[in-house]
Amino acid sequence: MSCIFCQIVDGKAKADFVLNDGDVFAIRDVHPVAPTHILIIPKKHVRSLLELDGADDSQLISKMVATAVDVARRIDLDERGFRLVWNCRSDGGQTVDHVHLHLLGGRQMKWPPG
Ligand code: DGP
Repeated sequence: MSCIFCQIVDGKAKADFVLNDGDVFAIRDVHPVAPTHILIIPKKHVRSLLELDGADDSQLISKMVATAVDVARRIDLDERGFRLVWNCRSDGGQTVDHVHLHLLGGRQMKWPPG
């Protein structure tokens, strides 16, 4: 069976979509850790940041970041700010093996992260 994010983009699993735009989509995280917690995900299945090709996938990586910032603006996180997080493999806390960018907002973030 394909990964959960591939199932979502194929319409085989449900999600609360924020955006579905070309090669990238954004959904609300099912286990939010902040008042706003949105995942920006490429439609192409890539396991983690380490499997992205810096040259071939540079436009996709830029698109993910630009999409996150665009969504943040649209939902009024631009005045107070927000945090973008990429978890990579086990030490990075990655639990879904399909690369994604977390957009977190709506509360004061802590540093250092846990
Ligand atoms: P990470 O731990 O960085 O791999 O983040 C994976 C996130 O994906 C985690 O915050 C929970 C979220 N997630 C897992 N399964 C689902 C799902 O079926 N639907 C949605 N919307 N989010 C999911």
